[in-house]
Amino acid sequence: MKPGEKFIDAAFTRRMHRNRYRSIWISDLHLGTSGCQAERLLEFLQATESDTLYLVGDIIDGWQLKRRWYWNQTHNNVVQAVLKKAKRGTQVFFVPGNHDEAVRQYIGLDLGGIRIRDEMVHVTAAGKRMLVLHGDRFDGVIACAKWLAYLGDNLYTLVLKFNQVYNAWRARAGLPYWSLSQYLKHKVKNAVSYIASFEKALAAEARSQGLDGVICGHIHKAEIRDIDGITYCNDGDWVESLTALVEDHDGALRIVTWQEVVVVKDRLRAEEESMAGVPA
Ligand SMILES: [Mn+2]
Repeated sequence: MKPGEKFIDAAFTRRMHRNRYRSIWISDLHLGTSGCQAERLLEFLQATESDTLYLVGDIIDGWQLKRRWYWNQTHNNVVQAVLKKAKRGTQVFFVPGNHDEAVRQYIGLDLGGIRIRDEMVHVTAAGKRMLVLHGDRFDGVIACAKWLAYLGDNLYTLVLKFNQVYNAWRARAGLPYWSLSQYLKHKVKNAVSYIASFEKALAAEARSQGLDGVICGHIHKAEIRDIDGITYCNDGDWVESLTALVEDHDGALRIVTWQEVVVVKDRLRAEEESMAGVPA
């Protein structure tokens, strides 16, 4: 036995255990758009294992594909990676969202080992019953102002400047003062309250179905929190946040990021190699 071999095994075991889960939920991949971070998604899929994988809607972006075809080898590889998981024994469920609503006509079918289902109930290892759905059904008016929630301070300053110039022009034209910043602030407040009301609506739905919690996507905001005794979980997305929701073997739910799964794995591999005397 070479010196350090035991440690190599330890590191290997640690790595394998770190990324093995009972369940994984991902959504809002938006494959078929340039926004999809397919490389990172592929790395995540290859670095993780689970008994069950849920694809919680907006997997393939049919809306975008109708307008402009964006599909490359990495997008293919992502699809292949999911099919491979299904082939190797992972139960894969696909709960369609609004961007892939065309798939809703196939609900109930199993295609290539992928089970296409409507809203479903997942029971955790701890016995908690969770509603699994995309979440678009709870869209009220929304969306139009979502990007405004990301308005930063710098942009705000710019807006105030623009506001001054614009109102100077309005004054010369004999028009009344109109506050752009007030208008935008109002929109931002709406965006923030949209997220809050989305979360509340989903928690209320879980409660009305007599369940313990809800797992959804759609608003691209990863979150786990208690809402009046209901566990609200959102798995985020693979356009901006690069997150998944995972269930450990004891039933604990948490959000993991691409960084912690893939970057940690790469670091451990480098450790292994340096311990084995192989230049990293
Ligand atoms: Mn959606």
